[in-house]
Amino acid sequence: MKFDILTLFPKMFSSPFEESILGKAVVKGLIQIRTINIRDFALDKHQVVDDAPYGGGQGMVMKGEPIARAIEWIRSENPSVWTIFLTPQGKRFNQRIAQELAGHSHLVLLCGRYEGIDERVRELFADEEISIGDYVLTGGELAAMVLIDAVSRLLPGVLGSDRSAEEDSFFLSLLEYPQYTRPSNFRGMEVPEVLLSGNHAAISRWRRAEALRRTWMRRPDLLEKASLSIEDRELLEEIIERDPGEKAGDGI
Ligand code: 4HQ
Repeated sequence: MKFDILTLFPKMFSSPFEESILGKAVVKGLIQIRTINIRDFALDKHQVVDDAPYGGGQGMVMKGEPIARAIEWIRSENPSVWTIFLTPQGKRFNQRIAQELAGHSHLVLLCGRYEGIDERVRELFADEEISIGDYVLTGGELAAMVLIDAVSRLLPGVLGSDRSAEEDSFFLSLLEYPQYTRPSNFRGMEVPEVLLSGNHAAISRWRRAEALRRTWMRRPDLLEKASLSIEDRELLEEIIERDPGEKAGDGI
């Protein structure tokens, strides 16, 4: 899968895609990440990419022409790219959208700076607008990195073969059970006994119950969408009976 990133700050993207799992995915050729400096597509000799907003007001707005030329250059290589603008006004990014995007072979991610981008560029070139959450960043770069990370790990071969992305908590709509590693006593705190028992059926049951408990306590909204078995519902009823008042947001 190819990612083209349009940005005024291409250096921001070097280390995140050189380390760990994504670094290996790049080396293996599973993902290709190219940064394109919007400034290189400015026409004037000072390579101006921003200007004051029509109507007045704070700050600067990214000019349309350099961005348009950059996107047209990419589309002249590959007319079927999918172009995404990162903006707080877009649809909220989630695991479902990550899965949809993983079905594309070539994404273009436009990272805005300053007060935003000339509206006409959006109308002409955005296939989709995505927000990574309801908070304000200094630019779209970190949002693009979040999106690339979440999409890349869904691609075949990026995660180890023993670990499928489908097992992940948001795909299953449950939070994950707690994890423990050695030593068995850490600062006086023991690992739950069942995990040392070697009884795999009991371990699976305990983990499922803990996942349900956590989800009920911290993200009860997720349980509405989760597909729960009859055993899950029984476990959940026991959990709710035992600590009905400990749910996040209650008791305050
Ligand atoms: N920005 N999700 C403003 C974001 C953002 C977000 C990107 C800040 C665009 C102009 N992007 N610039 N939240 O806050 O994607």
